Amino acid sequence: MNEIDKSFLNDIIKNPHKISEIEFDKILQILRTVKNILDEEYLLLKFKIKEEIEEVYVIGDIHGNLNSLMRLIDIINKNNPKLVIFLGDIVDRGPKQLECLLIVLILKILFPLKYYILRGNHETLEMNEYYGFLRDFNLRFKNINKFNEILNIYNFLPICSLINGGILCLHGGIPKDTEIIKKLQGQKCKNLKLIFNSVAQSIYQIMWNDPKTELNGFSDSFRGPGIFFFGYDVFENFMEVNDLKYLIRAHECFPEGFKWFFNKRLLSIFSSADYRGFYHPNPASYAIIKNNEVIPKLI
Ligand SMILES: [Mn+2]
Repeated sequence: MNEIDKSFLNDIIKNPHKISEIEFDKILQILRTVKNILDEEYLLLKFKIKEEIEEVYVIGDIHGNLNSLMRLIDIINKNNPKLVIFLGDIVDRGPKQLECLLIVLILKILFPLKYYILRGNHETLEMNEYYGFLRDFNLRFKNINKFNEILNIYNFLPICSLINGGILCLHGGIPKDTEIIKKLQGQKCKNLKLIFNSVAQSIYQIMWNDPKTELNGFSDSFRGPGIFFFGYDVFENFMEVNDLKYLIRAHECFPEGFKWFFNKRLLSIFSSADYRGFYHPNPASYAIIKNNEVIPKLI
């Protein structure tokens, strides 16, 4: 495949409404270029950033909210952090799902060492079937096989990211298996199938679990089988075993925009404003990592 035209990509970022007109061939070229980059990434991304100088921006669920995404990109362009990590759930529910997905993927192509995308529970066929992205996609492209190219991206996304050894970023929550970080360590995304049986349940829990105050241990979640709430005690244990200071996750929308749990060691962010509509407003939030501390922000 030919080298992708960067000026075309820059034009799309500046004019995301043009995505409604681009041909599938162009989309395919974007997807395959991203796939080549993801092939070399790790399921557990590890970064070292310089204290006091460099910042990481962590972005939560977008869910097709192009307005929120473009505002975040403005903030990122203005402040120029070293790294930007999306915690997944780019598609489903909102009005501009393909636009949001392609913009995030284009940023990955243009700045592959700055933008990273983790897998959320909506980066799956099952959720896209139920919550709208597959239907929207089929209405436009009229060929269900083309969706396999999207799934091919989901299946190669990293699962979690570790900053300076002490701040873990993921979509949902900690899994029951405290050894999962060690198991994912050094494993390339393209090799997930080789270790799949030993990590599948934990990866599922990382994408789906939720924290719950005043809970001990794990309890079954209303979200479905194999998904759990986790309490402070098991959270502390997971953090201690893995020598972690903070956990940043997304996956839940709060009216106040973000929420601290567990003595301010777990920050929950969500980056789609007014997610449940006009009558249940919420500001979009994101997190800044600087000096090995975590700072929540509203936009
Ligand atoms: Mn989610």
